Amino acid sequence: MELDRDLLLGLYSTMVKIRTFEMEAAELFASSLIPGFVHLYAGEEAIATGVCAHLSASDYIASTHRGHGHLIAKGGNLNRMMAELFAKRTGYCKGKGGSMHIADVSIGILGANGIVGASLPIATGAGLACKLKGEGAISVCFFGDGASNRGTFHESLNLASAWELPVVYVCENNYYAISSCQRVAMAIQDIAERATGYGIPGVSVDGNDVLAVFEAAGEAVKRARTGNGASLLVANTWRHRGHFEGEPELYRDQEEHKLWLAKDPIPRFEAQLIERGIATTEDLRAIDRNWQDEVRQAVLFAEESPDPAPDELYQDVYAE
Ligand SMILES: Cc1ncc(C[n+]2csc(CCOP(=O)(O)OP(=O)(O)O)c2C)c(N)n1
Ligand SMILES: [Mg+2]
Repeated sequence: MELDRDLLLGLYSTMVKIRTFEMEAAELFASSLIPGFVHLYAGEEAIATGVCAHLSASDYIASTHRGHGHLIAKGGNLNRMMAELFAKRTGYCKGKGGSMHIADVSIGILGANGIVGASLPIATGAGLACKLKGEGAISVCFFGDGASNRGTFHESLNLASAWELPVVYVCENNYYAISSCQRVAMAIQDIAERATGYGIPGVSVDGNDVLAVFEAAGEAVKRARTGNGASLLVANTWRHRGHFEGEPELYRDQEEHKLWLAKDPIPRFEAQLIERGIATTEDLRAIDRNWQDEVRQAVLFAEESPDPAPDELYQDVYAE
């Protein structure tokens, strides 16, 4: 894919769209306007953005508990997402799922997921379906460093390599699984080394550099689409917020936190766009304002939407 102006501005725009949604969600949660748990993706936007830029609606993604960014980058509707956070009837799950269960199968979003490591077998199964159908679609699996220690990671990579499935495994290594630091949870430093055990390519990239993610994801997606099987892409990053909103977050080193905040993927890419003459500051502020308006609209839509009716309590909850 050519790195033309539209594509570059599209990458910037998607990252800002995610950040704007997330910071609004943070405020809404702090004001007790949205119930339930929210795990925000702020700081990790370059990953979903750089990967999903290679996908179309017929490709699949399986997401995590920190899923808003994946859903937005894959084309999820902001109004329906926000309404779901507000537990409203117009939300993606009619208000019964909340942040961690948003799905839109019509555009290949197989769902956020509250079970750590569950995206791995789901995306692997979707990859098998893609291979059997033979229509050129692929499956992308997002998961965290913590999830890479679960059995589902190892079982999935093994099957995907044995069956040469068109799956791209994207590990978002933010160095923490709640309060457990990667340094104490595994003996290796580079999670991409795990690919060697399954005979598939594994690469690590700077997950706060959207172009680095875009390029590495492009290779992995091409490999999957051309029938050459699965690969592991590890994107090293940092979450700007606590594990979930409202968490006291006493376990991360404040100096390290500050160093990572200085590597924020959005201002970094903004500086590159301006330096290369791709966009002016005004162009970028216009994009920012657009998403502020859209997210505000989504909040209004959610606020004005009805609650689910009490007699609908058990509808759509169990398969019938
Ligand atoms: C099977 C399972 N075990 C434990 C939990 C509790 N839990 C929720 S998030 C999380 C940490 C996940 O860490 P990671 O995979 O690195 O993702 P991150 O939160 O850093 O994005 C844990 C242990 C869970 N939801 N599911
Ligand atoms: Mg993590």
